[in-house]
Amino acid sequence: MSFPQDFTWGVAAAAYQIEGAAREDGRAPSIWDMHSHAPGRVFEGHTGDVACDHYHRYKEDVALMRNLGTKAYRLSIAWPRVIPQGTGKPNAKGLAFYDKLFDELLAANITPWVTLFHWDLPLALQRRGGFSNRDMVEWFGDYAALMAERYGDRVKNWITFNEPPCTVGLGLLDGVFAPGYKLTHAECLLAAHHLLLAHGRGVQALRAGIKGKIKVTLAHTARERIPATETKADIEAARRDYFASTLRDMWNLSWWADPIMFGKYPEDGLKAFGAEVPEIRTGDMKLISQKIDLLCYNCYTGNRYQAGANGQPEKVPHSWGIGNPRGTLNWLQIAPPALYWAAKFQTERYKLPIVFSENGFCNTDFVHLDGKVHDPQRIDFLARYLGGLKRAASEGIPLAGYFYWSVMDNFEWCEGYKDRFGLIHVDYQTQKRTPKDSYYWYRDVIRTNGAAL
Ligand code: GBH
Repeated sequence: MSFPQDFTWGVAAAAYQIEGAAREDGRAPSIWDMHSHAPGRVFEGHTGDVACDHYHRYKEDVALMRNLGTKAYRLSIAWPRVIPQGTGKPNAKGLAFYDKLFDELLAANITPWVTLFHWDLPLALQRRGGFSNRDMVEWFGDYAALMAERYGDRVKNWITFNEPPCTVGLGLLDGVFAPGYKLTHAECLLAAHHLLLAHGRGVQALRAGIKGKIKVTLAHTARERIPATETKADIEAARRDYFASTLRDMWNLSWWADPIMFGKYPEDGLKAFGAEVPEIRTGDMKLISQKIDLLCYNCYTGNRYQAGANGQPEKVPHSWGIGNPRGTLNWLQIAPPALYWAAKFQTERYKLPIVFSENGFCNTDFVHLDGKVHDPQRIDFLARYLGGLKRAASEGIPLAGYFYWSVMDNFEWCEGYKDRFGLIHVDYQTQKRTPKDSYYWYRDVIRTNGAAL
């Protein structure tokens, strides 16, 4: 068995990382405009003001995607572009941009997958408390309803939120990401609850507003656990640790995914967090657990786990060996079986097909030669990771798709433009795009539905 016939090969990006045009056509600031302009928050003071200027160059970018042969493109809508204050009056020019983008994509035979929230919260809503305010549920619901009404004729694949642990853990607990707060763990659990409720309201709004069949999900992320060996004991140890929900840093996959899939928070976390767990009102878990259509996951790296005494999960020190290659971001250690184990563990627990909405590699040590950009490291990364995905396909694990992050180099949040994830190189001085070697390599994978792997 190989990849299913209707497997979606795609590429991904997000609004603030590529669009630029931050103050044009009525767009209002998001928390990331505030954050990136504050001193010391982002590498060398980089901001998303211009980014890849995709707002003006989207036609060229779609043409490059068409040439790649990608079946789908995962993008995000900038909430502060379409509803500048977060609630109230929509912005006609902002809405028109996405009309043009969707039309261009569909004309190129590329299916849009749309994320409603990829971290760029309208600053006006942060000033009203952001995710700490339960009104977020209705703010987000109204935004989702408008998007459904406006684009539902053309967009059938929707992701409500991207990576809640980043929004709540990195944004509100650690204060590394926007808005840069350091709230208590209890306050973060409350914000997380509001985010999950907003997701549920968003799902309802999308289904109510769009005729016909649509697919709705939320893009999770967590830290991958990979069994040290494929003995039953190590597999169960890795699985147990993967779904444990007692970490105090918001990176517990089950804390986010169980409420959606099972309508309840996991027992171990409830017990460990005790009185920090927010008030759960009647109807909350029902709203959160609206049916979704597939699992959706951003997967980059992982550590090995083994069974210790009594099967207790133990992290293997230096999982991949000292000196194992990494991306230029230190967290991105190369862990090729990550896609396989994420797919296996998640589909077994939650019993839905999975789409990988992100997976990718960053580097700076590519070579420009004869007008080409040579990035053998990215090809090596892809070959090894996709090998794991192919194994999952061959074992009949239900897979719906894979999106490479990212279609082009872009604003890598706190790392600014230093670390490059793209299949397409962007020269930020001239905005010239150059497909890298990996672009042509991935093109063959897409064209052959993975047979080239
Ligand atoms: C994704 O974020 C984003 O969706 C995307 O916008 C971004 O460009 C892309 O990946 C590449 O970074 O030390 O174990 O806490 C992932 C961002 C990566 C942030 C892992 C936290 C540290 C993991 N996250 N990182 S850990």
